[in-house]
Amino acid sequence: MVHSALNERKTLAVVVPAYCETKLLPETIASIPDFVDHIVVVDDGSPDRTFEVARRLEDPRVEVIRLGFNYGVGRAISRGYEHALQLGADVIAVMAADNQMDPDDLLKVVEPVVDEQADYAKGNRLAHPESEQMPALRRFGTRLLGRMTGMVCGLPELDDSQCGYTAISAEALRYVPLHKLYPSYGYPNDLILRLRELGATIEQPVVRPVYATEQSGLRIPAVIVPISGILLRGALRRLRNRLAGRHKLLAA
Ligand SMILES: Nc1nc2c(ncn2[C@@H]2O[C@H](COP(=O)(O)OP(=O)(O)O)[C@@H](O)[C@H]2O)c(=O)[nH]1
Ligand SMILES: [Mg+2]
Repeated sequence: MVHSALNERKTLAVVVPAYCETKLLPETIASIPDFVDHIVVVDDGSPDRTFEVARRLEDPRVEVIRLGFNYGVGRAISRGYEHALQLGADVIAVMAADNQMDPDDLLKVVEPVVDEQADYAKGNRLAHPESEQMPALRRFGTRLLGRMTGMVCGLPELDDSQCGYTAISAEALRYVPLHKLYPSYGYPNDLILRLRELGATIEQPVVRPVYATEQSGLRIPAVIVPISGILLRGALRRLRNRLAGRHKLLAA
């Protein structure tokens, strides 16, 4: 349970997408701070023992969802979001299962949403003094995608669009067409565009980039094409909405 600046008590859930994470999932879950009420682990079709490892976790906050097929990290997060809404969460964060998100940063990530300063907060690793921990190609690609995504959604200050360390308010999430979100690695870009179409406000708290023993399934060159498609479709939707004079549902 976290308290907002207004001293309201808010229920906080953390969604943890996990694909082949038998090694790092237990320590990731053990590191999640006590102020988190619910942890929703989503395994989708990991061919290894990730589901068994998740099910055996002794933390009473954990619930495990297993999808029978590997749809991708975006679909897994959408499914976790739906479950967190059903659990009555007011704020829903996302943390990867490979211990790449510093739990000491969690409060910083959720705070803008808990305090109702923003509808969505996503970490910014590029502005951290240790940003050079990120491999150079990853850093370059991430910066480029951030610029492109920011241009399309009218947020030129957008940085590190690929950071998966995020928090969203249940109120904003209910308006997001989760079933339409990109199912794989381009989902953060798609979510940012769709949130901006709704008029959502976005904050970018600085978080520490963590690179240790984990292995990434993401290949920047392989995601450039699908993400370009997401951005193009987003630009067309924005144009259509503007021509049709559509009202932004979350705009103040
Ligand atoms: N459920 C699910 N989780 C996934 C999938 N792909 C990646 N993940 C998880 O998403 C998180 C980030 O993935 P990763 O490949 O490490 O991406 P990176 O850290 O951005 O390079 C990790 O916790 C993965 O286990 C997937 O297809 N399904
Ligand atoms: Mg990773």
